[in-house]
Amino acid sequence: MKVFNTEIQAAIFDLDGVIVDTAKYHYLAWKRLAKEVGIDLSEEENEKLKGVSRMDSLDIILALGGVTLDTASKVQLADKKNAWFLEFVNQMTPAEILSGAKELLVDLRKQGIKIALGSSSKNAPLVLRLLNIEKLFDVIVDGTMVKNSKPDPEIFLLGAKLLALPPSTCVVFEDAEAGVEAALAAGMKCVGIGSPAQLHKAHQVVPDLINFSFPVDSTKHILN
Ligand code: B16
Ligand code: MG
Repeated sequence: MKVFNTEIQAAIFDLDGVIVDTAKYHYLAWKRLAKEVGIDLSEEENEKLKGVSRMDSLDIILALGGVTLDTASKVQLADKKNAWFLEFVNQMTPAEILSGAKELLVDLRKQGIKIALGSSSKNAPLVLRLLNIEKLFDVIVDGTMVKNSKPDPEIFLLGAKLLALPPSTCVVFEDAEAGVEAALAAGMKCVGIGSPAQLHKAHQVVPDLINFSFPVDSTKHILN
């Protein structure tokens, strides 16, 4: 199928902020944790954490407050944040799948497009299970499988490798700036989900996945 004048054979989906709004749970847990070490984490600062691994996120927060800690203390804090995050996650049901996401996954599969998950989250398999959509994915790449988190392209390149497809035939769906950068660094096409001001580097930006369908109208995107 031709999209962006490129033969697209696979779609790689970010999880948090694209398929489900776990981003709000990450924020609540990080804000609580930051407060414990005397840092007030704003929503704007939280944008920098999206798509970034747990330990890298903690480093960003500590740097905001000029706090330096040893590795053992940092691991303890990260574990604490994750326990709070999991309190929210464990309450999740399929009703929390973002509008349009499941419909798009089903539609792409019908068209013979391979589907991968490319998430920095170590909790991604649990979230997919709770949403009851893990069977819609041919390949799942999560934060336990890579050394470098977004904006490094490793997550998406591993997804393409496991699908046995060239990166240039993959399109990535991302809500985070770091994720858009990772997709581009992987040599993939990218659809940004969210605000054009923030995700302007993506080939196309849409506010959400409601009524988003492939193939896209070639007059509606900016890439040749
Ligand atoms: P965890 P994504 C990312 O998931 C989140 O956007 C980011 O906020 C989080 O810190 C990261 O996963 C790690 O998550 O602590 O669950 O391993 O957007 O790449 O799906
Ligand atoms: Mg995300």
